[in-house]
Amino acid sequence: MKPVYFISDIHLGAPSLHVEFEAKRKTELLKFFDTVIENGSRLIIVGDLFDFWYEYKYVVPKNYFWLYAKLKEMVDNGIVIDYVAGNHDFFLGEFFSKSVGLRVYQDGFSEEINGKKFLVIHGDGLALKDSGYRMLKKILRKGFVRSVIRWIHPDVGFSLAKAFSKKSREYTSNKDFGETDGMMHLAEKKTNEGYDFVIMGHNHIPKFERFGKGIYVNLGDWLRNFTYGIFDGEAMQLLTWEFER
Ligand SMILES: [Mn+2]
Repeated sequence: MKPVYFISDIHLGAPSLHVEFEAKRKTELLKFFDTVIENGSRLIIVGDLFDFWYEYKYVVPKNYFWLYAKLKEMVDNGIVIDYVAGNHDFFLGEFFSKSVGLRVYQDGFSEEINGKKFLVIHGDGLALKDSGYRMLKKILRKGFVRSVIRWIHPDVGFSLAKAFSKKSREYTSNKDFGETDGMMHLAEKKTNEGYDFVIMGHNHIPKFERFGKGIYVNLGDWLRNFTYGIFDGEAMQLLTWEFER
């Protein structure tokens, strides 16, 4: 079979990034997508593709036109694209599934690929003693919150989101309140239950860990590590995308 590619935590539009770096990331991401078209059969995006995503009934952000076009090109070339929502881009509506042709999952998925059992989740909300976040997640994902936000004009809404994001986020720090441990914990549990591969993102720390017969892969990110996963039908590999930095 042709390889399946995995990528996560690209955080497009993160306001703390320099314009040049963002342009470079875009160029490299497009090259990566071309590689998938050339060599692969499937791309699995494991959350936080965008630093912030919100879509209205008739409106999507125009900054990412290049990305929509590229994803559509991939789909038209026969690439199956799965998109698992992360904690930054959980407001996914119908745009990617209906207009671009992606398979969108709000909470990840499990699937057998070429006889191997995969569990693919973003990995947020797995802190060992953090029920507050889980509660917040439940509330934010409720329909009424979405419909309230819909009444904010897009120009205002996106400016607010940017300002908020700039204040509250620090990508380089690993303040995770035991979340990384929680992720490892779950990965170990799931491999014990018989999963061959447990794939996550979220904490931006690339990891390739064997638990018994199973393997936990954390895909890292495309902010500092530029890592991605590849499944050739038998084995998983965690690789670094090479380019001049
Ligand atoms: Mn995340």
